[in-house]
Amino acid sequence: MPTNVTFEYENAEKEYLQASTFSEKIICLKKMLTAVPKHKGTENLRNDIKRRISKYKSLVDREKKISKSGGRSESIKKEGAARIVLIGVTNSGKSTLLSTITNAKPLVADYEYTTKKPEIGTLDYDGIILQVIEIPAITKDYLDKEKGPAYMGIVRDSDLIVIVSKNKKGVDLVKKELIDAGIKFKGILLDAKNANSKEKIWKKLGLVYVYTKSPGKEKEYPPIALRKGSNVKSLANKVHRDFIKNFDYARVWGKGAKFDGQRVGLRHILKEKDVVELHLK
Ligand SMILES: Nc1nc2c(ncn2[C@@H]2O[C@H](COP(=O)(O)OP(=O)(O)OP(=O)(O)O)[C@@H](O)[C@H]2O)c(=O)[nH]1
Ligand SMILES: [Mg+2]
Repeated sequence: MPTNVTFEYENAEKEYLQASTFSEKIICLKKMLTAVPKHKGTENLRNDIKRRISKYKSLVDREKKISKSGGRSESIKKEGAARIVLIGVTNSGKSTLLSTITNAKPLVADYEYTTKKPEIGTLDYDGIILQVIEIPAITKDYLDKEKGPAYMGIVRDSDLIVIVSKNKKGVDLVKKELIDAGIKFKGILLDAKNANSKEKIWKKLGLVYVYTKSPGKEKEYPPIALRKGSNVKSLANKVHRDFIKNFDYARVWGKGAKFDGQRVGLRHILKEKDVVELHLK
């Protein structure tokens, strides 16, 4: 890219990188194209943008065809508190990791492209259920492959992207393919032999879990997952719609309490592993 691109171009490119649909990408690319002055020195850049526009146009056409033919065959129902997707180049250890952190038993083999369709597993994190999906290996120009757009759709719909890799080369290839698909990578890198994979995933999800209890009873299983920074109100909402209406006060034990059994209101912020007793009027 030329170093003297305009502010207008930079903005359009920023939008392009963040655009989440192919149609939005086309609009941004067209803006980028108009922002590039026409002369010999920008010819390569302009051609590259044009190439990308026609690529996204064919992807839009394909999406239309898929939706006409009865919707996405690859769509997978979301389960649990979050969806994590494992991606990487072939033989990077995705299936190995999937089988160590979930109940799934995908085929693990030392030949390339062992995994031919999405493999789905359930990760139990202290009682919180998370959905983990391995998609078939990322290759160069993934979106041009028959199932590429559908698999990238699964990635886009996930709450966390984990790039599984043995080396930097694999990571770079995957990151480039994500950019092409308009997906911002804010996930984590793991290798299959990582001992603390579950913890790393949980930490990055930005969730906490808390226990509820009834007065005079033990805390209840399973715990409930909440976004980090959630208050008693979000918890009450998750437990039962009517709880807010009839809420009187809560008692909290754990890191989010100044002392055991602290009496708090709806706006009190909860911390990981807090035990919360909801009192109704
Ligand atoms: N040295 C080493 N080998 C690994 C590691 N993880 C997996 N392997 C081996 O690499 C091979 C491929 O592992 P898989 O888990 O099937 O890899 P994958 O990413 O699912 O590969 P595909 O589904 O074929 O794209 C197997 O022979 C594994 O035993 C690792 O961290 N280090
Ligand atoms: Mg595999």
